[in-house]
Amino acid sequence: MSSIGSPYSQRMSELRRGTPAADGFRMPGEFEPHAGCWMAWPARPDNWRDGARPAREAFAAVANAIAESESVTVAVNAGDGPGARAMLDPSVRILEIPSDDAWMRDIGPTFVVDDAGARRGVDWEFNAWGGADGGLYPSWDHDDAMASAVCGAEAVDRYRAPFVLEGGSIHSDGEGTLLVTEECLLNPNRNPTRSRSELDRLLREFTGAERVVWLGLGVVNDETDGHVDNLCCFVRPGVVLLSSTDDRADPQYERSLDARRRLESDVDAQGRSFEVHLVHQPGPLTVTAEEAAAVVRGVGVQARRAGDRLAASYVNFYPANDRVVVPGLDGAHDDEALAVIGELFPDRRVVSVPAREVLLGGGNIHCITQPVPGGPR
Ligand code: KQY
Repeated sequence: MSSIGSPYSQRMSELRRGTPAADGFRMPGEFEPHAGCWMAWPARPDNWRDGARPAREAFAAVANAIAESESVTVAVNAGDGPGARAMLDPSVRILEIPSDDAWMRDIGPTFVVDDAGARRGVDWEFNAWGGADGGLYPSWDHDDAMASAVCGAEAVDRYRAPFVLEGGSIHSDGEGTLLVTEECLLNPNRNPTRSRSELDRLLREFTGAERVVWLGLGVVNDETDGHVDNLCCFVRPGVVLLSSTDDRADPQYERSLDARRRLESDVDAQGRSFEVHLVHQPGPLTVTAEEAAAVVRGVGVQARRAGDRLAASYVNFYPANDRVVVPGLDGAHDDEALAVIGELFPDRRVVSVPAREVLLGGGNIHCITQPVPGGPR
């Protein structure tokens, strides 16, 4: 395929009233089979160094690794299609859909499924990780419209959730349990008028979950305000993987210990205790002077400064149908992380993709991918 499609030639998604839970839909676990994966193409020079050229190489490597396992669609801004086409595997579908940045996990729909195999999308309100109070850029209209465009392209109906949330701030076990962090969900820059119990209810209504497990703080210096997808994920129901460090002096130590204690003293929606596995964090890694200098100071409010700690984590991987695509970040820890993840996914290949350039933009492989649940198409 060599063409670059336009979403406007495709059907609009139908907006549903009500909630996924009331309609019998649930958010599956990410380890369940996928029909495909969505990504977006990086561009903004105030977030990606060197005009996003190195980031595009990293995104293309991620997309091409996933495309060996499942269908991949990449949303590009006007004019970026030909360059993306040259870097992406011919099997990757490219659609021209505008975005403000490239974090498909957070701007795309969270897909939900029912027992008959039907799919719908949940379109969360998006405010660029904090709006006027610490948000990462001042205009996010394109990002906020992405979920609707993806639902249209996938020909699925859509629910518009009445609260701010990013897909990277929730993980589901597909059997009624949701993992979140207080640092993100209760941050006043997301839903200042909603109480914790209201958010707990809304999360259940819009994901079909029955129980929300609240962890505390996320990864140190994470500009998402502690997304759970950088800290802890489900490997399968009842089994989680938590990013940690054995260095007691590292500020991540207490954060990860607290998460472990909360998990080990809690049960999931099915009444199971959690089996908690640990994976040592990379680094700590910091921004180099050369990397910081190559990012334009634009309207994005987060400056890139030499020496700043990066929110690096191996938990931020993508489990594709036959492989797990894991960020390659640190020669001192990558092999150990691949071994830990490989043991937890014995039926999938573990593929390391160099991901420092994604990390420099503020997230990692999980943050830039959005799975479409279902069987291979
Ligand atoms: O990690 C994510 N889910 C998004 C990170 C956004 C960073 C923007 N600079």
